[in-house]
Amino acid sequence: MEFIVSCINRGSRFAYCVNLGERITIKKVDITCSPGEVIEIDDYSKPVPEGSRRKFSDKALRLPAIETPIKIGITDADEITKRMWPKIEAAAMLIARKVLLSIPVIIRFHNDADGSSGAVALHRALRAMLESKMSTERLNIRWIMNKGVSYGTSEAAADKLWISNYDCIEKPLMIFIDFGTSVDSNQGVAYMGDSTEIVWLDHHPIEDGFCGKGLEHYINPWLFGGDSSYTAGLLSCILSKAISNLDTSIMEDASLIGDHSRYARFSDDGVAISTILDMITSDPEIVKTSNQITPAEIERILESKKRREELLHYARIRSEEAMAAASKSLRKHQLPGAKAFISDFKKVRKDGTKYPLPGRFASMLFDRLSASEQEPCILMLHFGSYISIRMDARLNAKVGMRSLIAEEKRRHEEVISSGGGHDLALSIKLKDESDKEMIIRDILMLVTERLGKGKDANDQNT
Ligand SMILES: [Mn+2]
Repeated sequence: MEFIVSCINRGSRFAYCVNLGERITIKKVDITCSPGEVIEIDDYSKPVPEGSRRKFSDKALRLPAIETPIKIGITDADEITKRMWPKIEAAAMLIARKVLLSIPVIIRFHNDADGSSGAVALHRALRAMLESKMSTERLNIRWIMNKGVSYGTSEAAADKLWISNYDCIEKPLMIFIDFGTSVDSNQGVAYMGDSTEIVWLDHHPIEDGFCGKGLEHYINPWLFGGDSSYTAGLLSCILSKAISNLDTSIMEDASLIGDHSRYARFSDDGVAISTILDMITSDPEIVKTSNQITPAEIERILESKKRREELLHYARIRSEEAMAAASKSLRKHQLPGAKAFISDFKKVRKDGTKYPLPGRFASMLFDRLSASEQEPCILMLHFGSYISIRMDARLNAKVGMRSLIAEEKRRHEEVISSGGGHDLALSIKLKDESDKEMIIRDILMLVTERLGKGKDANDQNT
């Protein structure tokens, strides 16, 4: 059988050889050859005969094109999918091609329900594609749960190092799911240079000056008349369906619920999977002994009904504990037509587990407060040098929290190292924790101003 040598691992000297017949076959063989060479491998024990060079046809690497955009039955979201479709299809083709050629692929996904549901869907789709199209040994796919919200130089350096182990017929591929859309990623992207191709699936608002926006396979609903409610997990599910037509509805639900999307469909399974994904990505040590988790491991955990119930039970107990601790230490401020709450996450955190993480907990606490207050709420939860902000959609027309944070960054450039996020869920990172109280007061003052009354926030500590 004829194989094309697609990739060589320089360290082990293993060659990844792909047969592009009706059923694609990848062989990982310990032979001396070069990328691009077309060789005959019948008996690996014998030395490889001189490469019989032939024209390399890549027809087999193409997915059958899907004419109609995939729909999930939510009219607004389906409309956005339709507009993004050519990009989604092109990215799906590129991913399939790289995987089928056994070219190294790094997939970084955000460590939350949204990012991990997208990763699980993509993992399933790739597995299904491989099962139907090929028999394989080991693939060069590396899944990394990304704990930060940007792609910095240290992440890029680690990726470049891994990629440098390989010598390939075409560029390796990076896939980002649900993070990175900020100027803080510019350095990481610049560091990678043109050593890889990039597929970027995100739904965070696009900051001015973010260099990823112009990439060929950068896909973000904000560029197609959508917004953050069209989650990155949903986008990844749709792209995954374009690779292998699977039912990804539970992962779509989990992603939408996890990110508080207005498209969320609150099925029991969706809520349960969203909670579990959030917990095991916040603190993988709840289910294993390391602080990283892969989609394959997540799938194994979700397979068992008993395991799911145990995890759900623990998540509920732990959230209630955290909620009780938080309500004891809340500070409350009356603003014009709104209530602001300040929460110190130090009082909530418990030794031995990282769950819930401060950002995710801010959303839980905000939902709880909103349900119990008459007036719309704003929450600022602080932890170390971070401040997480959550706010009611009804206030945001007046407040414009993203522009407010941008203004705050300009006012206190020397204090704020980064800040931004979605319209209603944002965060600020300070250079020094000691400026936190001042920044919180300042934001409260700006919010008060924008709410139209122009008077100071009236403290009523409770
Ligand atoms: Mn997200």
